[in-house]
Amino acid sequence: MNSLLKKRLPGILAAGLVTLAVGAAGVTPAAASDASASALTAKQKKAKAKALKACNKKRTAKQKAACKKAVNKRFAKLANQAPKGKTVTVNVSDPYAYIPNQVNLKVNDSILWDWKMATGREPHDVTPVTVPAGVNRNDFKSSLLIGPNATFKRQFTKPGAYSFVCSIHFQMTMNVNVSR
Ligand SMILES: [Cu+2]
Repeated sequence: MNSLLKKRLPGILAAGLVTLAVGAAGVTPAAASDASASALTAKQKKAKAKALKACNKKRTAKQKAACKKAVNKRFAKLANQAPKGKTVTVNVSDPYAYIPNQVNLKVNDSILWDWKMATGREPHDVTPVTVPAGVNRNDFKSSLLIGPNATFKRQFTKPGAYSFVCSIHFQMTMNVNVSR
């Protein structure tokens, strides 16, 4: 191998990989360079594998190929939407507190409200008091749940200030700040 090629090889390889990645995902280079662009979740990967396997039941090779193409397209679309952030656990606790009661998130992070620290004597819920403009309040409302084996999880896709209260214990309040 000549020394010039050796020197350039890593760059050539990297460029090739980028091209491959962009081609496979079917997205624009701008989206591909976005580190937050997501891949499929484990569950989605499993569903994709199952769907591809089901394509083998088609009769003709042409039907099989069309089926696989449709599946790949469907899951490529899924991979490009709603990237997952981190999940913060908030304990819904007795006596009467959300712990922690101040949570700072990035867009697409989630909160998992967990009733494991609740005694089970009284129910609690998650009721939104303030949400940013354009957010549907009902999307963040849980029912009254009795601990300790209850959870409620929501993803925050819109930035802004959110506040929550337990509808039957007004001292149970919490704030969530979602930034870009
Ligand atoms: Cu409560």
